[in-house]
Amino acid sequence: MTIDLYAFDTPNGRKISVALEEMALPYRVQVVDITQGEQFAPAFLKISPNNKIPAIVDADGPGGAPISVFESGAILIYLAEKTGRFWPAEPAAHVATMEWLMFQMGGFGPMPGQVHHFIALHDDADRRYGLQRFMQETRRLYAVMNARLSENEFFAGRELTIADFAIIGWAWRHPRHKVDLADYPHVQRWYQQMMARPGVRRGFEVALRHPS
Ligand SMILES: N[C@@H](CCC(=O)N[C@@H](CS)C(=O)NCC(=O)O)C(=O)O
Repeated sequence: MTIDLYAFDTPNGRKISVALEEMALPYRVQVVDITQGEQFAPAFLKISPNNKIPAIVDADGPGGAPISVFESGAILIYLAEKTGRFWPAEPAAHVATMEWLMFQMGGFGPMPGQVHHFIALHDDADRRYGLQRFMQETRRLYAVMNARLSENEFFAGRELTIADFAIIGWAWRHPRHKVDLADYPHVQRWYQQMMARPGVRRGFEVALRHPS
């Protein structure tokens, strides 16, 4: 049965289109244009009470009943448990998957997200402090990822997991938060490897905006 993906063309939206493509799950996109306030529509708030994308509705949820899920990390775990894929059973890799998924949700998302916010401001003084603070933190996080990937093919070790899908959504936006991946060669190697996967490519190509 088809899963409805409520999303827009943003890092958090792309994490889920990438995961759905890699898991080969049938899905249908329901565009929620957050630049037009569609995230505040009462029908959307019923499935995503924090008025943010992404969210999913799975008609074939637990016990065959429909279920809605919001928060991208929860969606990734839900889909991984549903399919048994990209969610290692081996305990050490399982823990590593959770660690790097939480690292993304708590840091490598909120921090570059603030860079995206401050970089768009027109007032110089407002921009300056915000950019200094959040660019520094974003670059620190890239250095943490670089160290991890210097010793591991993927974030959880040898296996591709939902942690990689979570992180690729934000790494995709590195030009917007002004990071040159050449400064983080192991992240660059991983990024190129991820982007060469047909499933990941399809996840980034699927239309997540209304047709113009
Ligand atoms: N922690 C949430 C963050 C979701 C989020 O920030 N979504 C943004 C787009 S990437 C959004 O919907 N913003 C609309 C708004 O804040 O009104 C998740 O990972 O799902």
